[in-house]
Amino acid sequence: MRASIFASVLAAAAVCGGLLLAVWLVLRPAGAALRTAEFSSATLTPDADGLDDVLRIRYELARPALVSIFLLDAAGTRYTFRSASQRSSGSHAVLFSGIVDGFALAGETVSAEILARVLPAGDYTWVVAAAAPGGDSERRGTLSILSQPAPLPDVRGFSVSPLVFTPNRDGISDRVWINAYLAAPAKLDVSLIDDAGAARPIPEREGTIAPGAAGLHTFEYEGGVDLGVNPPPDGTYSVVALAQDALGQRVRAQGKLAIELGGVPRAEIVNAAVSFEPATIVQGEALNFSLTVENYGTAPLRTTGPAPGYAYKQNENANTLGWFEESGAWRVGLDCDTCIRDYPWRWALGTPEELTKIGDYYYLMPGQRVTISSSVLITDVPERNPLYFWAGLIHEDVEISNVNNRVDPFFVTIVPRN
Ligand SMILES: [Ca+2]
Ligand SMILES: [Ca+2]
Repeated sequence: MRASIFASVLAAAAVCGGLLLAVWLVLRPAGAALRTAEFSSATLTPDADGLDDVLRIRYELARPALVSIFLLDAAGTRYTFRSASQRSSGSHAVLFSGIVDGFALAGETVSAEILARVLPAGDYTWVVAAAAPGGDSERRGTLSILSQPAPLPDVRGFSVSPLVFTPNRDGISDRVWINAYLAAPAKLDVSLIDDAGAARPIPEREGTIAPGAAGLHTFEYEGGVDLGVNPPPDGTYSVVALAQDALGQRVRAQGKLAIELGGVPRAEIVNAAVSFEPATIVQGEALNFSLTVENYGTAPLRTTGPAPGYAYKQNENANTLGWFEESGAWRVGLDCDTCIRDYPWRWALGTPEELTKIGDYYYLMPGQRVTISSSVLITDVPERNPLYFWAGLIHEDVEISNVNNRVDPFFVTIVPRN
């Protein structure tokens, strides 16, 4: 009886021991995660001369770990190359060209955010550290940087103007200029970045300075509207300048830009139809017309006077009334065979009551239709008689598209008054 209890205890102990052994085999501490680490050179001259510019870091992990690679200067300041990056077990190699995460030097003024920078000359301790369950481990060595650091391609005086941009070809705030002063030669890219992080590159204005040279660079953006492409949706965007030099030093400057009332302007004389009357005009009477304009685009159309209903005299034109051509404004005009200038008689796309005032200007809004009726008093009998009159829809200083030019010509006979 006693012997059998003893045997049972012995058996239980054996089973427990076996389980413990199995657990230990599975969970045993595996030793340091970082087996080896080395830098292929103890010196580096990161000056892009092709000599001793790059070294190779090799390390081996016994199991997956978070790997950090950094350098410590004599004062203990830490310069980060890799920060807690997840790496699998096995051998790893990475090139190092002296570029570490951005840092500022004591007493230095830098306008832009420094993203990456070359280590200054000096003696450093390199550290490769692996953090893994069961214990952290690291290896150390020395590295001397023997070249003087290249100047940072700082971006100074970064500006976005205007801050509110209306890419709709109305002649008001249709372009944005971005200025950036590059302190040292570098590749300079400027982009518009939306909330989702999608970037649209903004081209550099040509001809002022060689791309990448130190000095003032200007970028110009019209939202694509000039090419008939819809601009980015209305909203607030970041404008980001990134400069990167030959060594890989990188800086970033940032501003904001609001896009409002954006869109490609599109309008037409509805059905390309104009009702003119009468076909025979006695000198001293008026030629009357009526037509309908529709804004079928997504941008509001800016317009300027005089308002429809203003009765021109034949020898008047919009300029003599003081309504000069305005770049980007839309107007309806009448023209004739003997007219000396294009569309001398011009009217706004609606009355102030029909239009929408935005800022100091009046607009025909997307989807809106307006009927314009007015007249020209015929005071002279032209040399060419009878003659054609026609209408047009003019986007001043931009274009009269073919569908909106010479619309519905009407043959008129002018009878002299005795
Ligand atoms: Ca070198
Ligand atoms: Ca505009």
